[in-house]
Amino acid sequence: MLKNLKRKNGVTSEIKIQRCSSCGAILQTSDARRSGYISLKRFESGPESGMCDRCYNLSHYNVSNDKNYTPDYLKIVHKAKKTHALIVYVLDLFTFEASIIPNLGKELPSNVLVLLNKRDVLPKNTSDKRLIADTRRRLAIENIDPIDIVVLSSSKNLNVDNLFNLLNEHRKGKDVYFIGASKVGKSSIINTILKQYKNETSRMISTTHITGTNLDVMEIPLDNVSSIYDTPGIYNPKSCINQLDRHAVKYIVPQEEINIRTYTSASSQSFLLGGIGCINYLSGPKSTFAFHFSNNLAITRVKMEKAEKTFETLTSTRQVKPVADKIHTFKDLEKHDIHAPASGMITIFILGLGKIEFEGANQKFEIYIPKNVGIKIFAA
Ligand SMILES: Nc1nc2c(ncn2[C@@H]2O[C@H](COP(=O)(O)OP(=O)(O)O)[C@@H](O)[C@H]2O)c(=O)[nH]1
Ligand SMILES: [Mg+2]
Repeated sequence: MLKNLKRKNGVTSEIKIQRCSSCGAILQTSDARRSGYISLKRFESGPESGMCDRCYNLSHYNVSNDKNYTPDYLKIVHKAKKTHALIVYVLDLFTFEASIIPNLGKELPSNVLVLLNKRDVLPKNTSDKRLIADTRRRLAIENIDPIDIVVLSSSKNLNVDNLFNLLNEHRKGKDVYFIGASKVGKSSIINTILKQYKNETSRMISTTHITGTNLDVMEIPLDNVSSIYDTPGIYNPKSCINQLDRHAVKYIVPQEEINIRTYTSASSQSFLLGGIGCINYLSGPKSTFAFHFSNNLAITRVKMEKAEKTFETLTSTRQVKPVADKIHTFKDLEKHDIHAPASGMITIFILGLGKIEFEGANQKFEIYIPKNVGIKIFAA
């Protein structure tokens, strides 16, 4: 949006383009049927006005209904399917579970290439082969059988040199659609590809409106009949990054390689997650927990009986990072009761925030996290 021009001493001092903090569309107040629309009232009313109305409504009113939150987006996917396009499904290696879009498998064509982005934030000694194998297994549950899976990092230029050729090889003369949750790095990857790209067509790179939706896609012509499309991103209301204010999100999204923090703990201990969550280890044997979170998220270990009080002190004095505007006590959080299986390697994903790994031994937990954020538990 072209923000109000502030005049200082007769000179225009600021012209700022603002994008929706969730889907990335340019914010505008003039046409409710176009992407990026935000009502003037919301735009002028405080921190959450950083989202367009569509994303804002999804985050506040539609959280319980997975199936319903992507109808416009599905129109794009259906168009891709009808034209036998190559789908490039981008996943985020850090927020892996949050970046998997529920119920998408049955909508996709068979030609799906998966890009696992943000390799740079995972520990260096993680095996790429293992990441690919785990992804293949996980996507099989979603009925997705990719033609290829590539591990890369667009910000660190890792494994991106051959990407343009790879797309050309797999697309067989057809269009290419980049799809995926918002903030997984679709646009960043496309920008990297653009460095290897020469526009040899008579067409320009442009923004195209998808009829019958309020979504715009960026179109990069590959030849006179086919293009790469960058889509705005499917919004996952259950991801922590979409439920917290921006100054908190800054601390939970890692910008560098994460250090896995391990704690060996008996029961009746608690782990405070910054000022935004808490894990109470209620019962079970002495266990070793590996926390995969951003290095900027403070983990404070306390006796369970002191957890709530300590949490309140830390948030009110802002002694931990991050704190969030509306979270002061456990009452501002949502409680999940988790019972781990008796054996196997267990992973608890807190969507968008990180994961905890440990050996299963019938442990019981109470996990307090921001409202509407999803939790998933897997055993291997
Ligand atoms: N650490 C890391 N961050 C990345 C990488 N690629 C993109 N990002 C960041 O992820 C955020 C979202 O990227 P963007 O391309 O806008 O995602 P999109 O919504 O899927 O188009 C931005 O802050 C990027 O800087 C990567 O390879 N590693
Ligand atoms: Mg984008």
